[in-house]
Amino acid sequence: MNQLVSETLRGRTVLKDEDVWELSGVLQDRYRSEKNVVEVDADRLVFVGDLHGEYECLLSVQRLLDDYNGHLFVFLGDYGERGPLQVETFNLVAAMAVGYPERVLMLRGNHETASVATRYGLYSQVVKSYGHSTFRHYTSAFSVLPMALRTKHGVFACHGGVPEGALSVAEIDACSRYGEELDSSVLYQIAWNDPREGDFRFRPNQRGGSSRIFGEKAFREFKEGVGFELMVRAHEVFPAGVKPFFSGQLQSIFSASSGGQVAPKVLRVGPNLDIEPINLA
Ligand SMILES: [Mn+2]
Repeated sequence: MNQLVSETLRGRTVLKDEDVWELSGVLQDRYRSEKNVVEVDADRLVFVGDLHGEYECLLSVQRLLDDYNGHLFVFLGDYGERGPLQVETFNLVAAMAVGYPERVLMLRGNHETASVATRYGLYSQVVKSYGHSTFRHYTSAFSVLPMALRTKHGVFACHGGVPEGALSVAEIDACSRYGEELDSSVLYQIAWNDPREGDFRFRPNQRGGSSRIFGEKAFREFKEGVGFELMVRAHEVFPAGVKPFFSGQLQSIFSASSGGQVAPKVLRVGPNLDIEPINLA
C-alpha cells in the first residue's frame, strides 16, 4: 500500500499540498474506469450516509471495518460541508477507498461538485490549509466517483434516489459524470432527489435546480426497470438516523450528528436483504 495512504489510514490528518495531489491522483486512478453504476457480487454490506465533515463519525465507521469483516462498506457521498473537519473526512474516506479497494466503495453525492463545495464550505477549508490550485485536485477527484451501486442480490444504492428519465442501468451508464458539475440531468437527480410517500411519479423539489421529489409510482417503475428489491440512499436528515419509505423497500440513512439533530447510524444489509441499523457511538 502507498505510504501516504497507510499513514492517512493510521490517523495522519495534516497533509501537504503534494500529498493531496497524490491522494487525488490515486483515487482518480481507482475510479476513472468504473461505470456510473458499479455492479458487485457482495451480499453483505454496510452503507454509510452523509458525513458532512464529522471526522469523529468517520472514525467510528473505520472501527466497524474490523467488526464487520467480510462486508463491503459503501459510502453514499456528502463528505464535506457543514462539519469541522471536512478536508480530513474526505481524505480519510479516499484513503479507505484506495487502501481497501475490495472492502470500501466511495460514491458521489450532490456535495461532490465544484459549485456546491465552493458555496457550502469545503472550498474555504481547503484554501485555509492549501493553495487555491489544490481545490482543483478535490474537484477532479469528485468527477470520477461512481454514482450508484447495484448488487447481484438486489440492492441499488445512491445518494439521492430515483431520477426522471432513466429506467435501466444501461441508461444511467450512458450518461457522463466526468465533470466538476453533474451536467447530466439523470445523474444530477440521482444525487439530489428525495422520496415521499404517495402514489405519484415526480413533483418539484424545494431544493431547487432540477431536483425532484419521487413518489411510489416512480419508485416502482424504476425498481422493475433496473431490477432490485431494496434501495438504500442518504441525503436527508432524519432524527433517528434511518427512515424507511414505501413499506421498507427504500431505506434512508444518515451518518452525521448534524449538530445533535441526528442519532447517526450506518445500515447493514445481509444476504437475505435483512437490515440492521448500527449506531455510531
Ligand atoms: Mn446530500
